[in-house]
Amino acid sequence: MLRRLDLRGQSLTTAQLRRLVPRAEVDVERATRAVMPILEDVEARGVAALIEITGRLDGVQLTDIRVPAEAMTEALDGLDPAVREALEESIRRAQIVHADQARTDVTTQVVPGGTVTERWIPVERVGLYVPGGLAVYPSSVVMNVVPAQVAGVGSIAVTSPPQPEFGGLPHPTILAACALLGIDEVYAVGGAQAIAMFAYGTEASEPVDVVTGPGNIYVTAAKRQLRGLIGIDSEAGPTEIAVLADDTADADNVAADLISQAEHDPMAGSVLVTPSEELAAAVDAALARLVPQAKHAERIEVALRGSQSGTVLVDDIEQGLKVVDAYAAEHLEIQTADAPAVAARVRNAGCIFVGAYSPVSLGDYCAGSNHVLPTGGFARHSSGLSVQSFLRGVHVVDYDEQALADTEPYVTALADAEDLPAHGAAVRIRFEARDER
Ligand code: HSO
Ligand code: ZN
Repeated sequence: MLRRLDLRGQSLTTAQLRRLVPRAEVDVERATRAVMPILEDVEARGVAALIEITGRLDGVQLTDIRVPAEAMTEALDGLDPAVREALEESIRRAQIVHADQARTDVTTQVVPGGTVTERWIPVERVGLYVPGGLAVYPSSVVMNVVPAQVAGVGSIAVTSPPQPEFGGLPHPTILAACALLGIDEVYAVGGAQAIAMFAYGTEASEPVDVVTGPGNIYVTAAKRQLRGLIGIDSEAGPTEIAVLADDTADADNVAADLISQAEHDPMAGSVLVTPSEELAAAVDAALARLVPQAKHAERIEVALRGSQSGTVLVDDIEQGLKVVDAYAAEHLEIQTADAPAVAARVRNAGCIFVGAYSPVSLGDYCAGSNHVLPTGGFARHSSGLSVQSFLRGVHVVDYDEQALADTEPYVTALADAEDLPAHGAAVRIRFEARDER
């Protein structure tokens, strides 16, 4: 089912490897052209535009963009107890992991009388996007809300596409997850229009400072377009899993994990990187057996057969590490002998899953790690969602008179070197006798 790419015996540059590894083609530029009129309309006409666009694109006639409080309570009351318990455990684990990311202000004594403090200040208001589409994602509510709350963000709004089968509200499990987390400001708006609502604000909703959360290509295009007006997390494309495995790996486990992420989206990428032809063949056989049994076999098969998926044969784990670094997967599993040591050598991945008992779907729901992660190779330069995503580090400079006097010659020398003498003068004026002025 997986196409093969045999890189054995080839010594390739990083640039060549990046071009060769399977990767989804996502044309955000084209989507940007499609979303521009939506963004402009929401900026100009606010709620009226949101209602009209939602009617056209989601087939839902909204009377109000905000989910009423009673619907939140009802959703929580109607939540399956097993799902409630699982969500609570997911929240608890995410909270303990993210609590350890909290930053404390650090003051550095630079010179006697001169300090620089790095102060961490949460952004004031955030908008969190929870996708609808082929699946419902209450787990993404947890992954977005928990780091924002731990960061100390004062005002948190959530939005998710309205579902015709739920009376035009977001899916009740999403509402229930919000309620469990104490979030009561929830909107029934999806797509690019939701990002515009957050960025510009409307007569019924204040603008936000940061928007996070994965969405479809239109959501991504809108976030890219509005970046600057708002801060965003890393752009999310179709989900990806790479598995670096040798012949110690269990082929059924590997196949099941490749299938698990392919289940999200026909565009999802599932990539096996292995030096073992035997494992590659066994994984193929396992896929042939397991895919037809899967509930979402159709889209799984499209994803696995797509050019964004495949098996990459490598000489050894050494070359395998080069391949996975070039791919920079959203999720990377290491299923090799001495997996922790191999995992420690990985440079580029959104999240690394070590050994046979740390599958990606554990991280999707309940490892405590965050599942909002960089895709499309963005893991080379970006991190997954974290407390840091909602904080700004601000330097606070505090020098006394003597410390500034001692520093004056350095400021003057550099100011003169840059031909900006007023910079030096601004320091010296403080030390000149008043009558010399
Ligand atoms: N694997 C997805 C997250 C998710 N999986 C949510 C299930 N629910 C992207 O990291
Ligand atoms: Zn998943």
